[in-house]
Amino acid sequence: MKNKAVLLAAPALGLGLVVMGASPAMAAHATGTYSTTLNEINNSGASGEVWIEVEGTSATVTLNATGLAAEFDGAPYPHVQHIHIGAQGLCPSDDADTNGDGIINTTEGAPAYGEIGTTLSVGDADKSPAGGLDLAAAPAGSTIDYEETFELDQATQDALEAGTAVVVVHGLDPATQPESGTSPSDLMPELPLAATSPALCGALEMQPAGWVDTDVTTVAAVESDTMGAQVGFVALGATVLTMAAAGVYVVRRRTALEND
Ligand SMILES: [Cu+2]
Repeated sequence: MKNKAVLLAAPALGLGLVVMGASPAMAAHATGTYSTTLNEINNSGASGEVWIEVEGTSATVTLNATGLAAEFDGAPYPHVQHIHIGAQGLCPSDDADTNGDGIINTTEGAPAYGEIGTTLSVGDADKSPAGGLDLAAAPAGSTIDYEETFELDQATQDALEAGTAVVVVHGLDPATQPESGTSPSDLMPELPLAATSPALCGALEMQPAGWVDTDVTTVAAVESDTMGAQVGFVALGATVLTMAAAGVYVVRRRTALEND
């Protein structure tokens, strides 16, 4: 297995050097790809992942999630979602429930993930913090399949670069929550607490710029099984595409066959 890892890494190493050599070093500082797995908070039962491709001041955000609360008052359940910034760049632990009501509300999570930097609203709706609670501009229903391209403000760019940007998707089904879920929300008292509290959270991390590191990640993910299978598949897909483009995939296959 060790030999295969070397075979995988070796052709990509040369390619990575070529790619890096061809890239101008003057790109905007936040430029790159950021991603994270979204993990459940408050036993939401949901899961998901996010990719953010930043080029200059433009960002393309892809967010996929499943298992979220489906309906609210007989309509598709709105899930406001944001990039939070300006704190530790972490998702809150269970200790964050400082008032002990059994729910980590949005305010209690703030010491970990900070305030809203960017609102991941749909279409042309306000992407600033001011648009953060616009339920009409939020994705709705149990599954989110979100992709938008928009201008990213400086504060969010800075947070991405500093590693302190965290994606939070809000909105819990009160029926799945403790009694406190029906008490007034800390953000919008006219709504129940569960409606605005976090359901998913993930701290964004920049992905390696060169294919060299992507390849190392692939081998590690496939061999260790300690990372999510999906992460491994995504990285593997990127690797195969890159290697095929360079014509090295065929070479590797032939080498592997000869070794078998
Ligand atoms: Cu938020």
